[in-house]
Amino acid sequence: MTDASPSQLRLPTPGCFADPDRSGLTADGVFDGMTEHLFYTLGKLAPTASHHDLYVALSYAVRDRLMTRYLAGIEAISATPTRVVAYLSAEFLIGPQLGNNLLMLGIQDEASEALRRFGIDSLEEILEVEEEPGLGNGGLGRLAACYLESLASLEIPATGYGIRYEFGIFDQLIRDGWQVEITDKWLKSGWPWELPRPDQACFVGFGGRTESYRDSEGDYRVRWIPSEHAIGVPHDVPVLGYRVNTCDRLRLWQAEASESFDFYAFNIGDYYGAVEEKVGSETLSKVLYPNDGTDEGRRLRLKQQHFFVSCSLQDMLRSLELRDLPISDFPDHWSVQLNDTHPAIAVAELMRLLIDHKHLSWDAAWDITTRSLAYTNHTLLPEALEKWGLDLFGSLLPRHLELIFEINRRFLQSVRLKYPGNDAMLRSVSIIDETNGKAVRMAHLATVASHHVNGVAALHSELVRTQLFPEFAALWPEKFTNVTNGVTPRRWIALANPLLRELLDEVIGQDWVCNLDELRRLEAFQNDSAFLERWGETKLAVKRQLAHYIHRQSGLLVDPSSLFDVQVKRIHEYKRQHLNALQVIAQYLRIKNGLGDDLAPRTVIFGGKAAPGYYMAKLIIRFINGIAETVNADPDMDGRLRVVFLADYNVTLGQRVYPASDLSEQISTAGLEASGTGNMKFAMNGALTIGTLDGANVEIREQVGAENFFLFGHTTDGIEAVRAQGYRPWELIASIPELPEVLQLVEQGHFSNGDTELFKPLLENLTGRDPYYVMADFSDYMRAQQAVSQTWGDRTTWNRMSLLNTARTGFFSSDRSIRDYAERIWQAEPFPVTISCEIDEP
Ligand code: F58
Repeated sequence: MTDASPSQLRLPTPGCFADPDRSGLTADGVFDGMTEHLFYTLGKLAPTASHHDLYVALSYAVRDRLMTRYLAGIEAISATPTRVVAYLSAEFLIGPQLGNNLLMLGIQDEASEALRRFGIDSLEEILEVEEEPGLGNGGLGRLAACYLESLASLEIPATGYGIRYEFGIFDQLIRDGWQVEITDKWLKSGWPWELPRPDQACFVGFGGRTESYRDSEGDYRVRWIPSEHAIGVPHDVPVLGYRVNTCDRLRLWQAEASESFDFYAFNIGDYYGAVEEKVGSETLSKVLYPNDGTDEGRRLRLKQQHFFVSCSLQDMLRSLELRDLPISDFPDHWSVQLNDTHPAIAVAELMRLLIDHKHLSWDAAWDITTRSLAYTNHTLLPEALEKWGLDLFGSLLPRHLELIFEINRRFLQSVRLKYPGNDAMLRSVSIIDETNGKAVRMAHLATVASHHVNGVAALHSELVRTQLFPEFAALWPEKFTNVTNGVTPRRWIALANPLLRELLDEVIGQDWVCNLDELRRLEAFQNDSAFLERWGETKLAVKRQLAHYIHRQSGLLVDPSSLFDVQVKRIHEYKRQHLNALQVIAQYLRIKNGLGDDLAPRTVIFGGKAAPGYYMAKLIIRFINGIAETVNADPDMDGRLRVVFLADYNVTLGQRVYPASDLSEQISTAGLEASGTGNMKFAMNGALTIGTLDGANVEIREQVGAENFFLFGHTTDGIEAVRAQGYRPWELIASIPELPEVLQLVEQGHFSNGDTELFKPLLENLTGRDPYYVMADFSDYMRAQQAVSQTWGDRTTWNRMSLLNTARTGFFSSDRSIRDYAERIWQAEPFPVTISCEIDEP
């Protein structure tokens, strides 16, 4: 609290956005801010404050300090319009906010000092209280969060548009070895990082019908008369860049019932109908991606997509109107990136808003749309390419369907001119799929309307061009490009791995945080044995912390000096956690048979969630836990092998795991992992990779050097050749060393307390169709794991390889990815923000 009397309070000066007392970055400033928020915002006296209260008070004090920058940016952009990136994504997996914002502001020590005055010894104690918003499934959502952070750190104006799910990704419990899903009530104690903006709410329609009419000038027009409405209320989350004034915005839409429509239904006596609509529209932002197996689930998901896209586009158009800018300037002010096809309805919605609401001609609207939109593809898996049956689509979005038909008609007309008489060509590029009941292909819609289409790693982008969209690539070769994914070194090194950060700061200075290529300077130490030892000790210290966490969570003791061999990511057959699990059994058998003397003592750590309706993925979790139970209970394994399944893997847990890993398992079937981003987080933190030539592994290996990477497995072409020859795994198995014994042990119920039925579906899958070529890659994987063990035995070599991994991962900073998008796709430029009032520096 300031000791100035009211008359002496320093008021904001013109052009200054804040009371300087609320912006100061000193420990005193933070302490005063906390005291004030405890008293006035939370209504608590310091002695009665819980850890959660202190977390909230500190968060508000930090948020106050973001506001000066946030509002200065908004004012600067309205004074000098510039191009803003709109990143449309159904998911933003932003992780815990407090620690990150302290890091961005550079006030971790000041916050620690302020907390000490409240009797709290370590900042960590308060950071642990924070519940992370699980507004995403995995890599795609986390990428969006890294990209927003890099946009802000590079001072590029941006808004992330998404959905404020009331329930995010489920919390995972493990019960009797099985995954159990628990509703994620992340908002139950409030969330201090958002600012609701009910004054900027938007209306969104669904269902109903369209009708044509002549306007006052006699022009033909169409109007959509929806049968249902929802209101989207924006909730803004400030996203501060690292040590800059740019504070970008994540705008999450929450669905609320449309009062006016309720009122109408109520008046005509349909009280229950009115209530039902209210409940229905609130359900819209209730939960992250319900299981889309059922029709109701799929319908809800399409509603969610249209809901957040429509709100976001209306918001962008409104920003032009507010500044009296012509609509034709839209592409100069907004560069809209579609994060996969989930927001691809934007193509039809922008056309609708421009034609039906702004009364633009088709050509003018199409010009604006195609100059504004770009699309990123994140998957080649056919089951993940979105398609909507025409019945569902037309019943929910009748006007959009008409517009899509017209877009398609015009598009196919142009294709016909280029390929006369080629009906096969028309069928394969059409936005409407007619092969299996008619459906809208969202990837085709996005591709036709975007000025750029990119994949997320070099190999993936090549496969997008050659396998997924060869016809489109022939039509528009210049449209297709690659932007290799990246991750933010602020969260994934500086915040997650403070011990490594200190070491780096000491030996190469602090510039690496903003310029990750600076890590190259570590190479100078590659032959310095004393430094390599220090490198290894730093890793060991971090591993001790993870070992402590594992002990706290599960009671299991793991040896921090063993090789920490880690696979954390969503559980999916294509990611092949079961390949890793079989390899663990092979090691177990070797040790049991007295053949394990050359094996490195290992702690094999798994973590990840399976989709609730994905039976085989859930069985793989059960399988890993079965192996863990048997291995960890066997005295022969003491000091040699431990298996851990970390429950509820999320961003918070990732921050503990990546820094503490020695070996990163990136073992997907070649051609199926678009990029991977965990692979980058591991390598940055000095883990060596064992991996296939898939996704960004290819580029990681190129960067760190083939000699510092454990490569195995068939290539994409190799897998294709195996498939083409007629893959019969059951005929292969007998000839693969160790594999028959491994499978037999599972079959006999060795990892299921004698239950020979439990893992049968998994075994049948592997020995039958083996759709992900686990058997085909097993022996080469074993060979590579042998090389891992051998290298681990020579610790100096291992430490050097680890050091070189960190040194050579500068390319995988999301700053590099964002610069690439900004220069080649968005044409967006940095727009530094200056703050005109003085702020007490730490
Ligand atoms: C991931 N996709 C890719 N999708 O699998 C991964 O290789 C890539 O690194 C990452 O995107 C970022 O580019 C992904 O995470 C999803 O989570 C979908 C969300 C919608 C439901 C289906 C899964």
